[in-house]
Amino acid sequence: MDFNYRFALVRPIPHSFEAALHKHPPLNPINTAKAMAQHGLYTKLVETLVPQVISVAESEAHPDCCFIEDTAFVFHKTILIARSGAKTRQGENQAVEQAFRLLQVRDPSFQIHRLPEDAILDGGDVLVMADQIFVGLSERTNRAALQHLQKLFPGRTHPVAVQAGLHLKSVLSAADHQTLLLAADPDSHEMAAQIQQVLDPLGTVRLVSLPDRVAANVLRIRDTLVIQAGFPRSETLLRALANELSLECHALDMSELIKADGALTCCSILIP
Ligand code: CIR
Repeated sequence: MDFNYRFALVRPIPHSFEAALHKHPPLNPINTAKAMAQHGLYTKLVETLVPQVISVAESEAHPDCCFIEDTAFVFHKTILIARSGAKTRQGENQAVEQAFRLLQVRDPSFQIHRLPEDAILDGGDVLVMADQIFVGLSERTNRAALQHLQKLFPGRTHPVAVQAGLHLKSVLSAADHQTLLLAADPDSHEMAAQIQQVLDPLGTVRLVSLPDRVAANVLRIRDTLVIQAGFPRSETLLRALANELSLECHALDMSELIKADGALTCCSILIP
């Protein structure tokens, strides 16, 4: 994959966002109006990078619905509709599947799959790097989901034990096919090592470790690297990396989404 996408799905923040799930209660409560404004700027930026951005209507019954990445995994022409490991998030995938069905009418080469009944999967647990698929085994993603992905994508699907963060991509993301960003703690390093072990025979993977855990999740679209604003030490490192890789760098303030364990990749589904 070359980071060029034809479509993106996004989902606005519902008024119920204050009730979104979080691993640890935030120090200050979520400001939903501010979250909506931050998400609006995120969407505007994605619209400058992806020709067709489709907005799936928000669902007040699902406070976490803006974290649309978790509802599906897309690899080339294959779309796998996910089933969240969080009970309150199950059902978010229905409107997303509908959006994919409409997309399939426009481009019949898309194939849509569903998971077996015993599988749970959050899209935030799936990282693609160098055309290999890494599946985080976490509270939200189980072995049945991994096995299904291994059947759909044989020979390129690998498990990673999630030891830190909510999802695999909460602490790791790919700036390009050789550069893996990760949080600078031993658990994240252990997770990155599992990825490196798979990819190393294909070329040397560079690990870039960042002092702020949340900054390790970046969004790469075309020649742009979208990073978290508000983490100056990580931002300096990421801007230097972007410069070295000849990428444009945009920093977005997502403070209110971070309070609900949201990151940058989780607010869109990118579709080649
Ligand atoms: C949750 O706990 O499911 C949401 N509050 C956060 C989901 C973030 N998703 C992601 O990073 N892929």
